[in-house]
Amino acid sequence: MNKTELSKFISLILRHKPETIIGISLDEHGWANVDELIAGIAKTKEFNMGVLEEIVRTDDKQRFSFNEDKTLIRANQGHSIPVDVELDEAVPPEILWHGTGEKYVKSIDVKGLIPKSRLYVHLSKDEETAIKVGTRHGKPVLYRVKCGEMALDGHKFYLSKNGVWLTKAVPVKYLDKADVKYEH
Ligand code: HQG
Repeated sequence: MNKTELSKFISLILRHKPETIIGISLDEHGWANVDELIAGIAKTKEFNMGVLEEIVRTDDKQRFSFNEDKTLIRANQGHSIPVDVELDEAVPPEILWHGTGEKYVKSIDVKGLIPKSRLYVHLSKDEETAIKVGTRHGKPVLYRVKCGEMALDGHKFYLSKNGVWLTKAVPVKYLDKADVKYEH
């Protein structure tokens, strides 16, 4: 496995399936024991603390954090399992962006954005990033999210350690479709 594949594998463990994949559990704040994680992964892959440290340091989206003495590790965001990663509540910019796939548009235009399998809806700070996220789901569709207005109406926003904006849901009235300007 190369570093990107390993990073995806660690994401799967630390955000979604710690028990089923390597038989470890996370605490209520999403922390896994580093020795247990390494031992679990090393059963089937070439893996050790050096590799883990390099992945945490170089991951393109800075998906993971160690605690101070590097005995614990967690994903900064993106979980489906109900952990509290102590997200910072923050005042959002007036506008954030959400990229999705064309196949979801019909439903989104009725229900708004919902977290589906994750704990939060993920929002991007620029159009280009949102289009990249949307492309993961097929032909990308871009929504402009009126976050300033949402905040005024009492919706809470959180900023993860790696700069992803999160909120519980976005009702339809705060969504506008926008043109996809950057094709990937
Ligand atoms: C869509 C990646 C139908 C939603 C990315 C999305 C991101 C609805 C999909 C992070 C809906 C869920 C998260 C509704 C929302 N009806 N579909 N009412 N409301 N959806 O993967 O935002 O590389 O769970 O638009 O970069 O695509 O993993 O969320 O298309 O930051 O670190 O349901 O994952 O980061 O898909 O991506 P996902 P996402 P990582």
